[in-house]
Amino acid sequence: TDASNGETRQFDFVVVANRLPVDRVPSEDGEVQWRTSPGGLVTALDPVMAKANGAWIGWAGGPDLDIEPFDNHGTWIVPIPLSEQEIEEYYEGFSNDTLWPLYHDVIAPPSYHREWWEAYVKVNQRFADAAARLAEQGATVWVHDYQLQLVPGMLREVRPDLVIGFFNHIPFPAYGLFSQLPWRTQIIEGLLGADVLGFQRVADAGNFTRAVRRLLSYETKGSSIFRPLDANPERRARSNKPVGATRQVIAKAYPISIDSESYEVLARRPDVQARAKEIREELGNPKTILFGVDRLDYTKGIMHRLKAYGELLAEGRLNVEDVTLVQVASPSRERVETYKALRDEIELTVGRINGDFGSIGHTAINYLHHGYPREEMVALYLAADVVLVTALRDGMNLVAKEYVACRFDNDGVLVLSEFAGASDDLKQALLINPHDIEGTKDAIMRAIEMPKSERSRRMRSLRKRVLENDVVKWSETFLDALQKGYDGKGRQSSE
Ligand code: GDG
Repeated sequence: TDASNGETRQFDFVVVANRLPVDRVPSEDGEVQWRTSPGGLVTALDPVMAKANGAWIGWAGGPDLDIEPFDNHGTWIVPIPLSEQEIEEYYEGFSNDTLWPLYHDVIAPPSYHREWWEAYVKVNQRFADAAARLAEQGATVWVHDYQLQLVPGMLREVRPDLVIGFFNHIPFPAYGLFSQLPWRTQIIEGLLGADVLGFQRVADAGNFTRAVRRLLSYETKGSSIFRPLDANPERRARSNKPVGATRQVIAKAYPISIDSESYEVLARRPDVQARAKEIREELGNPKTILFGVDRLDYTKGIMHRLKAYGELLAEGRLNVEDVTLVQVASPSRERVETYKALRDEIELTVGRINGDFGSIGHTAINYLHHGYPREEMVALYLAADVVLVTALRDGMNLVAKEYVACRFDNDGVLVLSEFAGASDDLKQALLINPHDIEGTKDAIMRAIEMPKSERSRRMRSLRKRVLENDVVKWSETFLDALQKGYDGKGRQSSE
């Protein structure tokens, strides 16, 4: 066997995600280095990967990259190539311009194109083939997110021996919206290839289960779905499986979290605290710093936030002498038309608010369209008196949890949209409906004026939630559920 080129290597734990856990950094001399990506998923799976004989299948992030698998600190990295056209149709198209808006309550109109769907099927098959090749007998495969919803079904088809988990990082929409999708049945069938389907919220799991009942009439009970062992009626007739035999699929909420401790550790570092002070000074030591940080995405409700803030300034309830808003909008999906339009709209609005209400030395909004290192983000969290999370729809929203994890001083106020999954757990935040501009304005004022004792009481309680339920616990809980009730041939079947 030749292990060096990876042809024959097999693994007992395989992660399948759109992106790899490492980023490609080409240096000047043409050498390519790989750097661990800072994302939450990587941290979450780090302990699992360290213990397991694990592989990670994903895209390296550029067009036509044909890269041999390689070892990265004990994880076998398997890059999946995508052509320029596949990036356009599978990734920017079907994933980010069909599924993303549809799954976020059609805040932006989803586009339905048959070529995009075909590319989605083809690329999902490529990921599934790689997983089928890499997984050893009885291995556990964990598939992630909306870009790869067909992989569980494709994998189950050729490898019924595998334990297959799927986690959806974004919401799962109500049936009234989901039913728009021309390929709704294929998506549901694809997902049902898994043994356990994880969602962010109880409501998401419920929406999925209802879609199964409506589209396929499979029996469901609580979080269990009973899928016929062979859903293909012709093949079922030919097989020797008992009539009516089913495989049990669990669809349940497993709310994701962050590596809470690592945020607190950063926040306690003297250089990060010094930087937080410096940020406040550079902003002119205002009484109140409001802070928002999001990928520049229409789901995050940045326009609603700006509207509320702008009105507070216009009405004189806030004054630029006392308050400033720092808004980091990190660049995202910049080739998708809706994102370009949103950026223009946001930047026009920021310009207007600054022009109308700013004065020399006092800027209403410090708008930053860049990504920042983690240390700088934590310093900003420490400098912020109020963090504004105004998402119109968000699977979880990790920013809310990161802010709380950083505030070991038990200070600061979180204003949190009830449309973010995080609001299920973070009840001591000031919960808002971001569509209700007056309500949002009142919540911002209440946050700014909140007495220290109340701030501290709320933050303590929030911190307890975030520190107890961290991302390692999340992955352990999901993987435990995946192993439980598994009899080696599949989940317990019923008659
Ligand atoms: C999806 C779901 C779900 C942002 N700008 C910078 C930066 N960030 C970091 C934040 C946070 C992450 O990016 C964003 O996570 P969110 O959860 O807020 O949102 P999505 O990117 O939409 O994530 C979401 C998540 O998946 C996990 O399941 O919670 O609902 O939509 O960690 O801090 N980080 C740095 N510089 C930046 O400029 N370093």
